Amino acid sequence: MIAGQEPTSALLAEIASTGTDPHRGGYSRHLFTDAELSLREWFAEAAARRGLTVEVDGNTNLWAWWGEPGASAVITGSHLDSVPGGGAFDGPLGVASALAAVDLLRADNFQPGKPFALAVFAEEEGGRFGRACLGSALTAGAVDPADALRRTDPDGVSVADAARRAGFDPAAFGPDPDRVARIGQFVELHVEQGRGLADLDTPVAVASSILAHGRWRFRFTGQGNHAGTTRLEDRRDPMLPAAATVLAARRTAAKHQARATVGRLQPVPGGTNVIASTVDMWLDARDDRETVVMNVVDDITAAAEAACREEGCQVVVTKESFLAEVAFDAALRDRLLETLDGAPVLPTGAGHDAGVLASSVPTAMVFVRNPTGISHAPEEHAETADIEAGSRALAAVLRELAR
Ligand code: HGY
Ligand code: MN
Ligand code: MN
Ligand code: MN
Repeated sequence: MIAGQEPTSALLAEIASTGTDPHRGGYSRHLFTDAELSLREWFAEAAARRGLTVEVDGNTNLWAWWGEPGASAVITGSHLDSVPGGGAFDGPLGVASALAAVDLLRADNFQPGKPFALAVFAEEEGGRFGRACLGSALTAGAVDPADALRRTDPDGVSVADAARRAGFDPAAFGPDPDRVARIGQFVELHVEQGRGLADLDTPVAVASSILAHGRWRFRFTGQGNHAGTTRLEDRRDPMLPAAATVLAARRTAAKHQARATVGRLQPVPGGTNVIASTVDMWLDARDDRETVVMNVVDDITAAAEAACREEGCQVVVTKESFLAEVAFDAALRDRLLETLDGAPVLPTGAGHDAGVLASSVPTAMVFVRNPTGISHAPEEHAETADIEAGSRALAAVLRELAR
């Protein structure tokens, strides 16, 4: 055994001991919370045990270099944050497999012939501040740092204040073009969020593309009032157009054969004996064509406005984030396919940091079988044999790219 060498499943078990969520099940690890900060420390220690040099960029993403930083670097990694009540593998599998791949390569006396680093990106899920891939998007210059720093969590804490409390400097947030320019190729291993590999009875796949996807906030405004003393004819209850819009989202998605989800509805003040004054509703819409996503959102917005007219309410729709459909770099994809002889090619409906970086650098993804096909929930799963097969596949790909 070499210093730091552990099977991927042991690394995952270490990660799994942090951020369990007793209320929702699964894991809740959100930007700059105790759980996420302790996972940052865990990663830095695991990387240091492997002789990697860890640095934190201005957007709090972690980079662990095997040798000197430099241009045309081969980078692999993923994220350690989660959705609320998320599974054990979405993000951590990519980070643990990257560490395990370094172990496998070092055990084989491999030395990278190019600059080589592991990366852990911040707030990929947007679970606290609502903007997915926040860390990679900031570094890639895909999101305005001032807008990002102003975003607040459900308790009204801003990214800037949360960063400061965690010991980071908000003034350092922003595009890092030199760092992005140094990336020669980025490969992200990720648990499959679907049943493609399970149905193919195969452990590992290479990604072809990511659906276009975005998030919109619908803010419905009415008049807060007393649940008992307010006659129906005197009400302007925003919960009604919000509820109508949730149902309209599903109808519209079916009509366009796209995907639309309302995963969060937040009334204010939220008392059980209070007619809400406002209701915030978050819409997640996705399709392999950007135009379809926009048509879906337009239709849902029209339904929201019609429902508001009936209830004397207003609605304001804000685009929170959007990423057009991503086709991964074909040449890099083909190199992975040559290395992972016979691996199938699968699209994904999930967003990833690799999708954000794809507009700036050649990126690729490797998927590992998830027998349940479920993700963003505690039932997300990967078998030990597939986990180790994934790390071996990643090591083979990295050897090919970094030799
Ligand atoms: O939402 C997504 O698709 C990703 O898991 N952040
Ligand atoms: Mn996810
Ligand atoms: Mn993920
Ligand atoms: Mn993701």
